[in-house]
Amino acid sequence: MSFETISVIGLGYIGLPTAAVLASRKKKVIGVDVNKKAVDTINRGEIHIVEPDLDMIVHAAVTEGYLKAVTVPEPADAFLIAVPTPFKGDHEPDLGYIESASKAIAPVLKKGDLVILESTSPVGATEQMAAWMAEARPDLTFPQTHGEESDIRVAHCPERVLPGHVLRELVQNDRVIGGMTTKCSNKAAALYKTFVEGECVITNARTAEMCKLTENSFRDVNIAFANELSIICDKLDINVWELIRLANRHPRVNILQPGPGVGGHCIAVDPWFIVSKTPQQARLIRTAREVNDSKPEWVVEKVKLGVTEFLQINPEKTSKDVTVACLGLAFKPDIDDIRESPALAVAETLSESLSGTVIAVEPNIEFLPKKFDTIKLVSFENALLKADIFVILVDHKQFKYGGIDFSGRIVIDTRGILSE
Ligand code: SAJ
Repeated sequence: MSFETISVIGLGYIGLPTAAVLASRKKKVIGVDVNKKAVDTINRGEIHIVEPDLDMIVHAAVTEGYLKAVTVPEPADAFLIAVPTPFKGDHEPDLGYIESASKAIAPVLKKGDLVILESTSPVGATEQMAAWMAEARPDLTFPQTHGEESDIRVAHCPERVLPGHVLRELVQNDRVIGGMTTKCSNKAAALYKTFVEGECVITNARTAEMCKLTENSFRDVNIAFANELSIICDKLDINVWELIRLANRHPRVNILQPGPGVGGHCIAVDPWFIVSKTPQQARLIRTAREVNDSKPEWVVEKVKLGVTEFLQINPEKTSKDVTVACLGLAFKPDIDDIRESPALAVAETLSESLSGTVIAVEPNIEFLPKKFDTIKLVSFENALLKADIFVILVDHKQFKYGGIDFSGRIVIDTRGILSE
C-alpha cells in the first residue's frame, strides 16, 4: 500500500504539524485550508501558529517542494481531515466543519482512496462523514453499504498530541486506528506507520471515537478533583500545593494541579460530546466540566477580595486607582492559544467589573482580538512596576519570579508558583 500524495484538510494546530511530518518523510503533501492567509503564509515557508520547532520543519518541507498549501482540494491517495469540532451554545457538538471538509473532498475522490477523520468527534461522526461523502459521490461505494468491497476506505484515527510537544508526540505516541472495516483499519495503519514510531493499535471507528473522548474526560475529571480540592483548602486555610505534594507520595495517588480552570479546544470541550450523547449516564463527567468551568469565577472573586484588602492597607487610594495585572492569558504555558482560556476569561471579567485598570502580560501574543480591547497588554517588567495586584494565571517560561519583592502588593497565585 503506497501513498504517493497525501492531503491534509485543515492546517491548524494538528493538521499543519501532521502535514509537515509527512512531508519530512518525503511524501508529497497537499495541505488544504479555507483560510487564504494561512495558505499564503505556509506557501512562503512560514507558519501562522506557535508550536516549538514547527517553523523549521514547515520551512524545510515547503522549500524542498514536498508541502504545498491550497484552498481547494486536489486529488490525493489519502485524505486526513483535521478540522475543528466545537460545540454549539447548548454543548451539542457542531460537525459543520467535518461536513464542509468531507463535501469539499468528495469531488476529487477516486476508487482506492483512504479518508481519515482525525478531528475529535462524538461517537457516530465517522459514519456520518462517510454518509455525507456517499451522498455526494453516488458513483463510488463506501464501507457503510459495501463493507470490505468498498471503493473508498474510511477510518477514525484521533489525534492525541499535547500542544507544545506536538512534533515529538505525533511520532512517538501510540495511535488508535478505528477503521469502518478491517481493510479500512489496515490501510490507515499503513499510512501512519510511515511516520509513527509508537504502536498503531487497531479497533473500530466508534471505539476510536469514544477512546479519544475518554482520554480527555479522564483528565478533566482529575483536574476537577484538584480544582475542587483547591477551593476546599482555601476555606480550611491549607496550602493545597503542599497538600498535593504530600498526598502524591502515596504510591497509588497522583493528583493533578489546580489552576484558574481548564481551557483549550480539547479538554474543555470533548467531555461534552459524551454528555450530549448520554446525558442521564454521564453524571460525573458533567459535574467535572461544571467544576472546572466555574473556577475562573472563583478566581475573579478572590481578586475582588484582594482589591478590598489592598484598599484597607492603602486608605488614601480608591478602587479607581487600583491596577490589576493578569500574568498569562493563554490556556496553558508556552503557547499562544487563547481558545477557551480560563486566564483570558478571568482578565475579561475583571476588566468589565473593576473600576480600576486591568493590564495583562502575554509574551506569546502581540495583539488580542478586538473584543478584548479593554485589556492592555504590557511587558512583564512593566506590569511589575505598575500593578498593585498580581493574578498569576499561566506559568510561562518568560515569567521569572525569583527575587521579586511583592511586599505592599497582593498576589493571587492560581498556579501555586510562589508556594514552591
Ligand atoms: N490543567 C490544569 N491542571 C493540570 C493539567 C492541566 O489545570 O494538572 C489545565 C491546563 O492549564 C489547560 C487545560 O488543563 O488549561 C488542558 O491542558 P492539558 O495540558 O491537560 O491538555 P491539552 O488540552 O493541551 O491537550 C489534551 C491532551 N489530552 C490528554 O492529556 C488526555 C492531549 O494529549 C490531546 O491530544 C489534546 O488534549 C487534544 O487535542 O485532544
